Amino acid sequence: MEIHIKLAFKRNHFKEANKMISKEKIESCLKTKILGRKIHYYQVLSSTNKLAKNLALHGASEGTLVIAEKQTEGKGRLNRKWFSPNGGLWFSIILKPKIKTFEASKLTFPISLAIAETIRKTFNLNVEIKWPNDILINNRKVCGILTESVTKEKKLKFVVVGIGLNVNINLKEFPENLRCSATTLKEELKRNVKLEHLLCELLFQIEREYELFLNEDFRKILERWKNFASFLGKRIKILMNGKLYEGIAEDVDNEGKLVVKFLDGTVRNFVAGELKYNLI
Ligand code: BT5
Repeated sequence: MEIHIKLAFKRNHFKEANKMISKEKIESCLKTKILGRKIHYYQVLSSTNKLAKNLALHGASEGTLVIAEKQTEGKGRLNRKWFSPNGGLWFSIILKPKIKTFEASKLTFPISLAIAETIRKTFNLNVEIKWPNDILINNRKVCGILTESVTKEKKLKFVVVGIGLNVNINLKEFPENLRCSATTLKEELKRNVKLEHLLCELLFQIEREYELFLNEDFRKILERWKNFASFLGKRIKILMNGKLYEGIAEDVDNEGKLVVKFLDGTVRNFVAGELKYNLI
C-alpha cells in the first residue's frame, strides 16, 4: 500500500516537474476581457490550431484559448511543419470578428504587431516583422502565425489564430535544417523567461490591437506595423506559386498586400508569397 502511494506520488511529482506551464498561473495573471477567459491546456497535443478549429465548430466562444506544452503535428502555412518541443509558447485563439470573409487575412497585421511590440517592450530586443507573418530577431525567425478562417455560405464563421513563439529552447535542440534560420528568446537573452507571464502580456496586447482592428483602425495599425517592417525599401525576392520575382519592396497597401516594383519599373501587389530579402 505504502509503496503504491509512494510510486503514485513519484509519478505525479515527475509529471508536475515536466510541466512548464501552469493553467492556474495563466488565469491569475490574465488582464484581458475575452482572450483566454476559457482555457484548454494540454501537456501534449497534435496541433492547437486543429483542436481550436474543432472546438469552434462545436460552438466554443470567442477568445477561447488552446495551449499545449508540446505539439506533435504543429502546422505552418501550406501544410508545412512547425517544430514545437517543450519550452515554447504554442497556442491558438478563437476569434469571431464581424468582418467580411476577404478581410480575415488582414488579422495577421494587428496580431503580428502586438507580438512584435510585446517582445520589444518586454525584452528590449530588436524585433522585425517579415511580411506577411514572421517575427524575426537578427534575421532569424522567432515566431510564426497561422491564421485559418472557416466560412459558411461565404460568410466568415470564425478565425483561429495560431501562434508559435520559440521561448525557452536551446537552438541545438532544433532540427539541423532550422538552426541557421530560427532563433529563440532564450538564445537571444541567455536566460529563461516565465512562460505564463509572457503569454498574459501577449494576450493583453493582442486583445488591444484586435479591438482597434474591429474599430476600423486598420490604416493606423498598418502604419505602426511598418515601423517593424525593415524589408521595406529593400531589394527582395518573392516566391509565389513556384515562380520567383525580384524587385524592390515599395510598400504594404491598405489591404495588406505587398507592393513590389520590378526592375523594369512595373508594379505588382502580392496577396501572398514567400519573401526573401536578406539573401540578396
Ligand atoms: C508559420 O508557418 O510560420 C506559422 C507557424 C504557426 C505555428 C503555430 S504553433 C500553435 C499553432 N498550432 C499549430 O499547429 N500551428 C500554430 P510558415 O510561414 O509556413 O513557416 C513554417 C516554416 O518555418 C517551416 O517550413 C520551417 O522552415 C520553419 N520552422 C518550423 N518550425 C520552426 C520554429 N519552431 N521556429 C522557427 N522556424 C520554424
